[in-house]
Amino acid sequence: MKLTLQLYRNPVSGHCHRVELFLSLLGLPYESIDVDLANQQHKTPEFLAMNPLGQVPVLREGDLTLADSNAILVYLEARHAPGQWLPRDPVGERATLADVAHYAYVARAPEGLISLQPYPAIRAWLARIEALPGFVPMLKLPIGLAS
Ligand SMILES: N[C@@H](CCC(=O)N[C@@H](CS)C(=O)NCC(=O)O)C(=O)O
Repeated sequence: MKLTLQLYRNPVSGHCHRVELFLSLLGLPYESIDVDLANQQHKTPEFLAMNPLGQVPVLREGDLTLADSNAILVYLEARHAPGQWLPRDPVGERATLADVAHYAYVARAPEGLISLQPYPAIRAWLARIEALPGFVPMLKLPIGLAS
């Protein structure tokens, strides 16, 4: 079965993970297409036709081709879960797109040699995201503080 949503991604990209996380939180089935960044697949004419900046992620749905992870999050919210993840009131109890957008790079700070040990509130926030139904982790690399 050909899935309507297609995500061009790379497994070590936090920008891609934020889209994968949101798709999973929304329970939307999608086809995941790995883009080989090491071999410059993102600079081929075929890929540049989808995103002239030559970057992942790129989402396709029907006739729509959309680049930029945050633009994709906003599109998915408007199209598939309108009003649920972009509250007017900034003091809500439930997770928002801001949480989804920030998760990957905050969670991976130790890969950039930034320890989260001195920040219990940030670790508690990460744990709350990880407890959301549909949460999917990002690939962990044995680099930085984890090496
Ligand atoms: N503003 C873009 C940034 C995307 C981005 O920087 N993607 C990286 C991977 S994390 C990439 O494709 N880099 C390859 C390149 O720029 O040549 C977004 O939010 O999607």
